[in-house]
Amino acid sequence: MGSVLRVFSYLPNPRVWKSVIAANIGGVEIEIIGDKPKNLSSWLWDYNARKLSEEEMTQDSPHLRKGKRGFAGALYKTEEFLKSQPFGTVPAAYSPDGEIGIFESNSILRSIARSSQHQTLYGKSDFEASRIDSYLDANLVFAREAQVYLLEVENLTNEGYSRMVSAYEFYLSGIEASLSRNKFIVSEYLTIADISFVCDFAQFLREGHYQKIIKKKGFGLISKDLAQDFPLALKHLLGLSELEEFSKVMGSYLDWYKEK
Ligand SMILES: N[C@@H](CCC(=O)N[C@@H](CS)C(=O)NCC(=O)O)C(=O)O
Repeated sequence: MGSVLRVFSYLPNPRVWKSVIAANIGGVEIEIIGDKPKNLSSWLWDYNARKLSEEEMTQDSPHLRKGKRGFAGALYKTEEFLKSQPFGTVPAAYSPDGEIGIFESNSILRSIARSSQHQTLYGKSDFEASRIDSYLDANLVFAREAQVYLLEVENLTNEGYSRMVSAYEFYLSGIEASLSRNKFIVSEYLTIADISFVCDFAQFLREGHYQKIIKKKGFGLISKDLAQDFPLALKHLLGLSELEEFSKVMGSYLDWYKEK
């Protein structure tokens, strides 16, 4: 087993699953700390993250901050946390000695792959690693649009909806084209580009849970014709999610979609 990267987050979180799946495949040890999303407002966000007592959650707490993205109310983040995690987000990871903060789930994923002895998870050469990075960057652009779309679904606007449609078509058509050439996104073997795709795309499909709201706003599900439009991407998602390394982490997350 390699070194122990520590990750603090709300749980379950598909962004954390990326690293856990890679750690399982790559034989890297990873320590996950966290709680349900709604409980994270009563945690101290820190390298030594912990649940706070009622007495510690005061208005004059030096750690009190306002949530910036996805968390509406008060959060308790230490100065040290914000030094190592300048954007103040979770998942928040730390090098084994706690000295280096690593943020952005794709970068935490890269860190796991770099710590691993696995031959192909991060490609077979530096250039292939860079190609994997290219997919991870494209994936983050998609995932960021998806994050805004899902967080603001109750107040969906024409502009917000059409941004998500473009991001979906752009990203999925690139993935589809890649899968028409290789078995996996980058090559003939699984890399972290596949892991990142599965976790972020599975999360995007949660738009299906908001079908009624989306319809009420006068729109339709963006992924409605996924099977016809991007069959290889869908097959890749479902196929990988059934592999043990994925399914033991993702649990029943996609069951509702498969049962549709
Ligand atoms: N692109 C980032 C997204 C991380 C992110 O936006 N996290 C949000 C929760 S979904 C957060 O930690 N927000 C903290 C806050 O609201 O202050 C990743 O993949 O890690």
